[in-house]
Amino acid sequence: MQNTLTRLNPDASVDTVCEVLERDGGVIIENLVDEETLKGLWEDLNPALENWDYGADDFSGHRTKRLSSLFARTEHVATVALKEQFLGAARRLIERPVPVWMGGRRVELAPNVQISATQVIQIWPGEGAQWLHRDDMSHLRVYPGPIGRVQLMLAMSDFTAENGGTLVIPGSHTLGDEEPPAKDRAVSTEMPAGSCLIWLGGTYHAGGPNQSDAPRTGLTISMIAGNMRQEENQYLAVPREKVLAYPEEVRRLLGYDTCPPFLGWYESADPHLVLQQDTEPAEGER
Ligand SMILES: O=C(O)CCC(=O)C(=O)O
Ligand SMILES: [Fe+2]
Repeated sequence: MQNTLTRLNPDASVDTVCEVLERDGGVIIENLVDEETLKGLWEDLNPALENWDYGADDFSGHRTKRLSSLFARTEHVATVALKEQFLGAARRLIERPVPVWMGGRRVELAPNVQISATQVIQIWPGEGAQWLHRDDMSHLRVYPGPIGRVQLMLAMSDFTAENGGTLVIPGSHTLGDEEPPAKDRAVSTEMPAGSCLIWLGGTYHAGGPNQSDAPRTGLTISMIAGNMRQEENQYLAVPREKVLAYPEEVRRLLGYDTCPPFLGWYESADPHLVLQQDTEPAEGER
């Protein structure tokens, strides 16, 4: 089994990203996000982060701050979410057709992709290691199984082994459910600010322990299949006027979309079209 994380350049193709993800379950893309976006993220998010409380349980981290609703707080998060190496890879790996019978016809249906959760995770000095987990546990996925989630962690500050760079077990996305994650196989994600870790929902990972004297700040966005429930309630997290300020692709990713064949409609219509209407239709109008 692979015991390091492969590092790619920011111009890596979606093919290459997918190839590495399918093999290792995780990949680092160096300098994927430009300085202007990074600066914008800090400007928009840091004031709230400074006044934020630490987590209240072991998983969230008693010395870790978690700030969510990122699409309401900063438009720069969309720049990160739309990175081809992330969104393109998520689409390629998740939107895989599943055969079903429609009467006597054998039809292939593929889910679309949507945003699940957004969060800044700031690990402060003295925080211990989180327990190794699959983020897919939220959806009670069983392993081995198909890919339903692709996630990104942007280093907003440098990630090192000392300051809590995400621990990842390369290759662990293929482990069966009977096998526990082995701590001694976990490697630290070390990458400069602006770089990203991309990993699969089935890959065992954890926030690392911060033994340095400064906080480690990461921004995570998860993409899941459209037939799974979004972890973060985006309909409440992002006010309608903010949703409308984003391009159609982002609105649909936030959940104003349907997933084939019959998920997410509103009054039998595409929710994205309804979102654009000024008023709600009156009873019996449509
Ligand atoms: O902060 C990190 O590096 C990872 C945290 C994580 O995996 C989680 O909270 O689910
Ligand atoms: Fe996680």
